[in-house]
Amino acid sequence: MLILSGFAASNYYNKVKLALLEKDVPFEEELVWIGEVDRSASPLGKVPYLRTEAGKLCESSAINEYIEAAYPQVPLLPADPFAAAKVRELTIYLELHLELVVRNLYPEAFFGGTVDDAVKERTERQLKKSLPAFAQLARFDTPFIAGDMFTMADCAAVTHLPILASATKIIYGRNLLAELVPDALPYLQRLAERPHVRRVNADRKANTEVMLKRYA
Ligand SMILES: N[C@@H](CCC(=O)N[C@@H](CS)C(=O)NCC(=O)O)C(=O)O
Repeated sequence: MLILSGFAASNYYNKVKLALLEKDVPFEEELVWIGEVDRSASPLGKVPYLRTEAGKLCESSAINEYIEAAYPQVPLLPADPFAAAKVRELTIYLELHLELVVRNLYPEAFFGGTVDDAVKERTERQLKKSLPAFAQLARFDTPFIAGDMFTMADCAAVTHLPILASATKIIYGRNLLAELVPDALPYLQRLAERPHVRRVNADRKANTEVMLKRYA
């Protein structure tokens, strides 16, 4: 049995959990907070990580690629190589150019810390470039972000984009996602109706309350 380690408030954890649920792969969840991470599985102390019969694996995209290859019955990548590459392209954009950028705001937006004004300004400048670039690549004229099938890119989009929207609302008083990628909102609303997305979001809310009390 696969064991997914981490905590449900984490967007990266949820990206993998959603892939497992959508693919109908049996797994167990192990609650591991930052600071409790098994460094033999995740040397940088990050979550998520996955225990498999073959060994331990960290990095959410590598985990989702493993799950996809090992459990191909319900695919989260198109069979066509170019279409599959477009899914990976979107996932990389979401993580490298959006999530990793907006993450600079999290200490003040969510954890009671402060972020320097210079960091806020740099982050806003980067997001104002990255969000329109992402909008250019994303498909909002199709049911899912990369076309007609639910893919790994949707797993990343539904877990990362709402946090970006919240963080920018809190820090700048403006929802930069709504302003610069308005088509993302109906997409996210639609995806939030999927039963597995509902479950991931419900677990996230419950775990976030526990986390905030824990670190208060
Ligand atoms: N690139 C990693 C990022 C994972 C990540 O940053 N996870 C956060 C929780 S959302 C974490 O573990 N942060 C603790 C830290 O960086 O020390 C992945 O895709 O799995």
